[in-house]
Amino acid sequence: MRPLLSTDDLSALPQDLPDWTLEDGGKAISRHLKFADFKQAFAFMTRVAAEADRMDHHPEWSNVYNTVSIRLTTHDSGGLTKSDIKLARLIDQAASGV
Ligand code: H2B
Repeated sequence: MRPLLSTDDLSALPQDLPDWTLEDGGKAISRHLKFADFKQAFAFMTRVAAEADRMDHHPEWSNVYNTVSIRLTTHDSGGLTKSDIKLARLIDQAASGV
């Protein structure tokens, strides 16, 4: 099982991933994105889905028209691990069109 992030790692998160919000007492992070339209939102989700599946690490997410709400946590470990940080960075890149 992947180890949970340390309290030091958790306290570095706001600077490290400024677009993400810690929730559930440090067990998850979330980010809400807004795109020009549904097509853009779904294209983003398609890019992230392929990478997430390659990583075998999957987001909890929902889509309403041009918005996507994402929550990341490692279910097997019961909280945040390095896999969530890796996926968050990947999502940030996909959102900025990198
Ligand atoms: N995604 C997330 N977010 N957390 C997990 O613990 C997890 C996952 N586990 N994707 C993976 C799949 C596991 O169930 C499979 C069997 O590797």
